[in-house]
Amino acid sequence: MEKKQHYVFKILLLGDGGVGKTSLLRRFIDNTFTPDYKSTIGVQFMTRTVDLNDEKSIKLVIWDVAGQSKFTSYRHLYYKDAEGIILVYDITRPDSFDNLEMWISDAVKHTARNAHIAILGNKVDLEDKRSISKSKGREYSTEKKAVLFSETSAKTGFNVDNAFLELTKNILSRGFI
Ligand code: G3D
Ligand code: MG
Repeated sequence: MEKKQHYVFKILLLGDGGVGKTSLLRRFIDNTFTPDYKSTIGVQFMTRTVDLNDEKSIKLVIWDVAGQSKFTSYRHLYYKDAEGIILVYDITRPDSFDNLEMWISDAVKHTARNAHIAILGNKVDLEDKRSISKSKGREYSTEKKAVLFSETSAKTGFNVDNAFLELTKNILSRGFI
C-alpha cells in the first residue's frame, strides 16, 4: 500500500538585485554556480522534490521574482499563496540589509499571515568584505520572528541545502492553514 504523503509548498525568494537569489536557487536545484548564466535564465520558478523521510515527499516550487522591479505592484501577483518567504541580503552590502525592512513589510502585506519567513545573509565566502555581522543578522531575524536565520554562500554551496530544507521542515511541522 502506498502510504506516502505528497505536499507542494510555494516559496518566494525576495531581496535586492544582486544579493544572489538566482544563484542560491540554482545551487539548491542543480548544485551549480555559474557566474555568467544571466542571459540563459528564462524561467520564473524552479522546482525540487525532497523526500524528508519514507512517508513525506515535498515538492518545492520556488519563485525567483527576477526582473520584477520593486516598484511595480505586478510582482504581488506572485506573492499570493506562498507558504515560505526567503529574504536574502548580501553580507558585504549594508543597503541590501537595510532594505530587508521594505521586503518584509511588502511580503507580509501580500501573503497569507502565517507564511514562514527565513532570512539569509549570502556571500559568506567574501568574509574579508563583510559589513554586516552575523549577530546583527541574527538579532534582526529574531525581531522579525523569522523561523530561520542562516549565512550562506551560493558560490561554495555553504548552508544552501540546509537553509531550504530547514525552512521546509518548519513549514511542515508548524502546519499551514
Ligand atoms: P540576484 O538574483 O539576487 O539578482 P544573482 O543575484 O544570483 O544574479 O547574483 C548576483 C551576483 O552575485 C553574481 O555575480 C553572482 O555570481 C554573485 N554571487 C551570488 N551569490 C554569491 C556568493 O555566495 N558569493 C559570491 N562571491 N558571489 C555570489 P556577477 O558578477 O555575475 O554580477
Ligand atoms: Mg536574479
